Amino acid sequence: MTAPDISSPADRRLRAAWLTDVLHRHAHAYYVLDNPSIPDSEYDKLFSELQSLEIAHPELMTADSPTQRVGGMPLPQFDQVRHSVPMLSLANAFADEDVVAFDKRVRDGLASIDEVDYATELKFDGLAINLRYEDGILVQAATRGDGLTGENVTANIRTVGAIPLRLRTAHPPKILDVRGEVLMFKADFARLNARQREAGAKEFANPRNAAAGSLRQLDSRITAGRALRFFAYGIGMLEGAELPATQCGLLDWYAEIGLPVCHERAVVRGASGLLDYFGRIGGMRSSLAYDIDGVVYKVNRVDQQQSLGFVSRAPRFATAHKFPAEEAMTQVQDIEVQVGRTGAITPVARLIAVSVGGVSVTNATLHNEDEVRRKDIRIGDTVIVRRAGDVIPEVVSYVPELRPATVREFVMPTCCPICGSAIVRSEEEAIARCSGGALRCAAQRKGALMHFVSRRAMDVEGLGDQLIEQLVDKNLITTPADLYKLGFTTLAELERMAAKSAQNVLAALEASKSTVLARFIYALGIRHVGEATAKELARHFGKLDAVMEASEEQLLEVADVGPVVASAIRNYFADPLNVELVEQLRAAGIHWVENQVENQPKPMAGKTFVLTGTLPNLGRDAAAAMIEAAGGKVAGSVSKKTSYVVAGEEAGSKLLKAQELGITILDEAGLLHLLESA
Ligand code: 5U1
Repeated sequence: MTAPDISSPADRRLRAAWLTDVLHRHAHAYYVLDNPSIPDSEYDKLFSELQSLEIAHPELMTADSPTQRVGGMPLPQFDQVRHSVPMLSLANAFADEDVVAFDKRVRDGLASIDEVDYATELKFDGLAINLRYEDGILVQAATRGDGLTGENVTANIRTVGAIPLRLRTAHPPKILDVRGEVLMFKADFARLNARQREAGAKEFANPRNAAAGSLRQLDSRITAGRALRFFAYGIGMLEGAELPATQCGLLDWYAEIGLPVCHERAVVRGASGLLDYFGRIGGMRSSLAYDIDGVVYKVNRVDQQQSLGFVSRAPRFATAHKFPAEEAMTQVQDIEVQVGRTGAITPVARLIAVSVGGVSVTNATLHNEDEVRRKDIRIGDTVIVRRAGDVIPEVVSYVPELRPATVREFVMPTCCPICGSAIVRSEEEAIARCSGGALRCAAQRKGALMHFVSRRAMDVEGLGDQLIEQLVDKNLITTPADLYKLGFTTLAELERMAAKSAQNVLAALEASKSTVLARFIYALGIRHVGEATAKELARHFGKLDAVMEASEEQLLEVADVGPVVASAIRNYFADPLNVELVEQLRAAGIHWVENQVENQPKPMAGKTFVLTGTLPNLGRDAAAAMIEAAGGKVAGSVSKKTSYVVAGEEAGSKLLKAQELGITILDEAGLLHLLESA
């Protein structure tokens, strides 16, 4: 689309208003609905047309112009803003009993014998903010500060694409204070830190710090380059419109007038409804695009909220139910190195045991030598340790105020602590490696064997890490081919083994012989060849011999394979010992159908579900079919091995048992979300 030639002031004004409107609609579709309405390139064209118009005719510039989003001149400092209505904080609940006690206080306060309806929401790990809209136009944004006075961050907030500069309603309130949280999504945080690293700038410890650091920039052009998001959840001052009767109605109204609200909200009844919601959100927490540190419960009816009133700076009608902390402080007793299956040497901090998110942590990775230097972690330091989902705990930072004079720097050893071979580090790599290889170094041998039998490789059930440790330490096996020579007596005589488990391992080894090419290639543990690359190689070449014989040029023709990967594959098969290993494995009976591509992986493989109660929309059979189609198993009773209990209305003893055992409980929506996100 080319810009029309407009010469009259009235036409120019009309065009600027039209452009503003289209750009606002697009920002809403893009950020709030997650459903872009026009291509980015069109947006850019319309945006520059409006920008040129405003430069040539500054009188056309409005406070809500989308061009304001690019940021302006740096401020000398932030002005203070007094909030018209104080920004309150929330009381916290940590245990189920705290939630039951909160519900009791609410019912006592309302003199209610009936169960209370609560609006349940996520507790975002970001920064609370107040957005003031006057006649529908964003005029001011302020941080929470001490709750009474915050900092004026309007210029920065205008750069946040998800925040409407103008409300989408023909009848906006005279004044509306929207309360909510500014945050950074995990993927945007990872991208920002990668950029910081490349630029040699300081990385942010977590998405919350990145959001805070981005919002508290005096130069709003820097904020404009940071991907910040926003979710609305509360209200301050309101004039010229009627307050919705419920919290849930407030958020529906916000969504209607173009403000981003989170979809993971619900209205539930009584303490049991609150605890179910907590369980469901806990189960999906790691799959959310952003960090949350708990959930928030609010009495849904606004008249009831008002009658409950406040205690000090927190409302009686609401509480936050926090997840156990995923960061904790402890002390580094030593820094040692660990040797991985490819010989990679990883410095690991040995810590005074600390509970992080309910799990005792005594070791945390420091990734590599450069990372130890960059974070300046020393032996004796007090450090912050983080654990997220299934990821290995890591040291985030040290606490400068608590550094004793006696700290010692980490020195990278020159020899492998396991086999004594030299540790080498090539110039282009951040990783130092043991030069011993799997033949000399037991750590690499164990790593390679554990990888070989792992679920996504040869999938030898029952052959766990401890068994491999024993087999290697007793010199019973050296290469994966030796696994297939193991006899019943050897296995049965190992620690924690008996006749039955030895038989099971032998049966699993036998079953693993029938496989697919992609798994076999992946199981070999060739550097840089992950599951996806192994599948591409199998798809492209169809036969193992063709992969083994392929030149670097031929390998480069495979999707997913670049020069580094091609050279790693070539080097692997150029080594006669590796070729011999492949031959031994084939001779042991490992086989596959050549030119056959593996079916899509089943995301719920290995997970067991129990269904209980009546699901509102899906029948039990349909739910079971969906679970099974995703590779999951549906069992009839709850045990420690159950992965999820899906509970509908009138769920009975199975639900209670699941609660007792701490098993993740999902409702129908939670199940659908889990299956979709998998
Ligand atoms: N979702 C949500 N987060 N959050 C934080 N709602 C919510 N409400 C809050 C806070 C501090 O405060 C009001 C209830 C006072």
